[in-house]
Amino acid sequence: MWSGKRDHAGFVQILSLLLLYFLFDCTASNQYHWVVKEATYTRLCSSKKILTVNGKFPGPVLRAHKGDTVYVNVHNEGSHNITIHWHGVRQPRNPWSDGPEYITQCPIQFGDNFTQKVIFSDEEGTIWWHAHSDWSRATVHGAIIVYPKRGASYPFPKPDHEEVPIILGQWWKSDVMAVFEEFVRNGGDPNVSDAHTINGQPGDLYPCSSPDTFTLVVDQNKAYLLRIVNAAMNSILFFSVAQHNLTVVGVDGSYTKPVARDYVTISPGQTMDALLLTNQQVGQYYMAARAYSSSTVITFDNTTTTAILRYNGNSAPFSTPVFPYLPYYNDTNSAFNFFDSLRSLANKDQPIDVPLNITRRILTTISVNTLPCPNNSCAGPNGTRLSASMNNISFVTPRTVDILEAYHYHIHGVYKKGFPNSPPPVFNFTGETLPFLVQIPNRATKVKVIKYGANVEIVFQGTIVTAPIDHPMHLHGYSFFIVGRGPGNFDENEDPLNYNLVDPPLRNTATVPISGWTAIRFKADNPGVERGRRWRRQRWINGFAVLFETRLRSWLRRPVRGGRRSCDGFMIMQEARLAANFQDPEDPDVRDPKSILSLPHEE
Ligand SMILES: *[C@@H]1O[C@H](CO)[C@@H](O)[C@H](O)[C@H]1NC(C)=O
Ligand SMILES: *[C@@H]1O[C@H](CO)[C@@H](O)[C@H](O)[C@H]1NC(C)=O
Ligand SMILES: *[C@@H]1O[C@H](CO)[C@@H](O)[C@H](O)[C@H]1NC(C)=O
Ligand SMILES: *[C@@H]1O[C@H](CO)[C@@H](O)[C@H](O)[C@H]1NC(C)=O
Ligand SMILES: *[C@@H]1O[C@H](CO)[C@@H](O)[C@H](O)[C@H]1NC(C)=O
Ligand SMILES: *[C@@H]1O[C@H](CO)[C@@H](O)[C@H](O)[C@H]1NC(C)=O
Ligand SMILES: *[C@@H]1O[C@H](CO)[C@@H](O)[C@H](O)[C@H]1NC(C)=O
Ligand SMILES: *[C@@H]1O[C@H](CO)[C@@H](O)[C@H](O)[C@H]1NC(C)=O
Ligand SMILES: *[C@@H]1O[C@H](CO)[C@@H](O)[C@H](O)[C@H]1NC(C)=O
Ligand SMILES: *[C@@H]1O[C@H](CO)[C@@H](O)[C@H](O)[C@H]1NC(C)=O
Ligand SMILES: *[C@@H]1O[C@H](CO)[C@@H](O)[C@H](O)[C@H]1NC(C)=O
Ligand SMILES: [Cu+2]
Repeated sequence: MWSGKRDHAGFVQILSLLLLYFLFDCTASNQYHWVVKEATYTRLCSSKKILTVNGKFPGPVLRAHKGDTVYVNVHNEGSHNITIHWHGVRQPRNPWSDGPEYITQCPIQFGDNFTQKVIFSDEEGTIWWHAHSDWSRATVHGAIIVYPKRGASYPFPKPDHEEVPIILGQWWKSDVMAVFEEFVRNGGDPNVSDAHTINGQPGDLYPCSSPDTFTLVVDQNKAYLLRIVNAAMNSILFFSVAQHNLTVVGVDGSYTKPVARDYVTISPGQTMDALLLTNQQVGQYYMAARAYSSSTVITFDNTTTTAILRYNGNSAPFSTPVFPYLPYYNDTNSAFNFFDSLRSLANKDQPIDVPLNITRRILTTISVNTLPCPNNSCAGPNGTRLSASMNNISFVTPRTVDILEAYHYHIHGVYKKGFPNSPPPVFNFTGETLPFLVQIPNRATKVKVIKYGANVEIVFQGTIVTAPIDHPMHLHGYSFFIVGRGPGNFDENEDPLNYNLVDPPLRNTATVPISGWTAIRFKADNPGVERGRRWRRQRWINGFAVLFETRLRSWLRRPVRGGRRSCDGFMIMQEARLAANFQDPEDPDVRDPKSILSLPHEE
């Protein structure tokens, strides 16, 4: 039975992929060879085998300059079929290398390898990469550092040390795949993790962890650029450094106006560039992170991970480090006060272009619903199975062909169009009582097609269905402006009046407040492109996550690995026929079916 506990913070994710036509293709290239394999790690007094890249946890840092193209050959010698995803990399016209399994590619099987071409276009700063199959990303992840374009500089004084990854993670003593499989099987929430980690280490406050606590040794009066990644599976985290401010200068691979804070909030999937000035007395200071969790019914990992900031030149014996301020677990005001303090740089050198003339509006609920189970045998409420939904649709992942393949080669029957622009029944989303009918969602592989060039606004509306909670939402391969957020139900007349259309932050992951809403805008600013479309779909992963993808099909680059393949290796016989069939009456946005016949391939 579901006991109203456990952790599904952070699990409704929205993934969207918008491919922009890009006029130049940088010739700079870099080759990486990654071997996915098992390695034994000991944490919290016990050992286990985890999946890694090159035996490392966290995995290797990928470095590039803005505009570079990098090739990563991923060789799978591990025990799971996996894919690798470049989180926050827009990958213009190149979804073939983006990574989400069954969405843009089939999993890489044992013994097989796949060369991914990673094209760095607009993003600059810290982002990250991770496995994108089941829960493999819990240990298969690492930072991506995108330096300014060769010859260009940071929009702030060059730090003395530019490269200090701070990877926040979560550790389970059990095999994470077993935790995942158990949660899929029983339909409830996954077991709560046993620790949070900083650079793979839980830190002083956990058993058997003290000697290995991550320690950053610094010189006094220098500037260190922290490259913070929240790689946790489901914890929104507060992070701070005792007696030091963090000056945030970028989030999600996009610069911000510098903002000095004594703590930051970071959702799973989010990244941050923060300057740390070592302007305090020589000594030792803790860095610490712990969860923000707003729900009163869902249990979460309430442990605190620490690392140590140690100044060089400390002559006295090391005393206990000073502990930092961290907001309390349920401090929603502090969590969102930080998010609200972020502003795009929006100056002459880093201009922004917030869409003002919105041509496609979408209001979508994001809910955690329940599906009935035979004999009420599942672990969700009243024996049901938890299942996330958007506008009452729980996305079903196809298992035979990935969606990109189906899209590119016009294979019918893999997905359907017609994802609704607004919730099917409007109800008091954040009220106290629910009409009974909202509990069970519709299960489908539905895609929303949007005319290329549209200015899109999406309002994510949290609901009280099953249990209200904060939801981080992520768009794939594209960043969006977070123009507004608020409590309760979105009011389409009043709330837009308070939008920030001047310098809203540009992010790839937004956090929708508990029982509230968040509005984002993005634009297909693709000069010279007349035909094309963007499409979007929604995805349900194992009763838990919703992915929502946007993609522009025209001007795709050539697939990395040619040929039409199904995910179990058989060639797909069904060829593209389309044309007439492709015009979808449900989707008035699609006006030019011929455009998809003429995909200009390059290379
Ligand atoms: C990668 O796989 C291809 C065929 O799938 C094979 O020809 C090639 O040798 C493999 N490369 C490596 C480095 O294993
Ligand atoms: C999850 O937690 C339950 C209760 O503590 C435990 O019985 C079960 O073995 C755990 N599952 C895994 C995979 O660790
Ligand atoms: C941190 O920033 C705040 C606000 O800008 C400032 O008042 C405070 O003095 C700073 N603290 C340190 C240690 O720099
Ligand atoms: C953390 O959670 C555990 C288990 O639910 C609980 O016993 C403990 O009191 C909590 N600790 C804090 C500091 O809230
Ligand atoms: C946060 O939790 C504390 C302790 O359980 C409680 O007293 C307080 O009312 C809660 N605050 C909010 C905003 O829920
Ligand atoms: C807004 O976009 C629509 C559709 O593209 C266009 O017809 C209209 O002229 C635009 N309005 C402004 C003020 O740009
Ligand atoms: C449900 O319970 C009934 C009666 O106990 C049993 O006969 C039936 O096999 C169960 N069905 C499933 C799917 O477990
Ligand atoms: C569980 O069942 C009880 C009794 O039928 C009902 O009151 C409650 O709303 C149900 N809870 C959920 C989450 O469906
Ligand atoms: C929705 O429910 C909330 C909380 O019960 C209430 O304050 C609000 O007035 C309701 N809104 C509408 C439109 O009924
Ligand atoms: C959601 O879809 C299910 C299945 O089609 C339907 O039974 C239910 O009434 C729908 N709920 C809402 C709120 O539209
Ligand atoms: C990997 O994929 C192959 C082909 O679909 C399948 O036969 C195999 O069972 C998968 N391995 C694992 C560990 O899931
Ligand atoms: Cu991503």
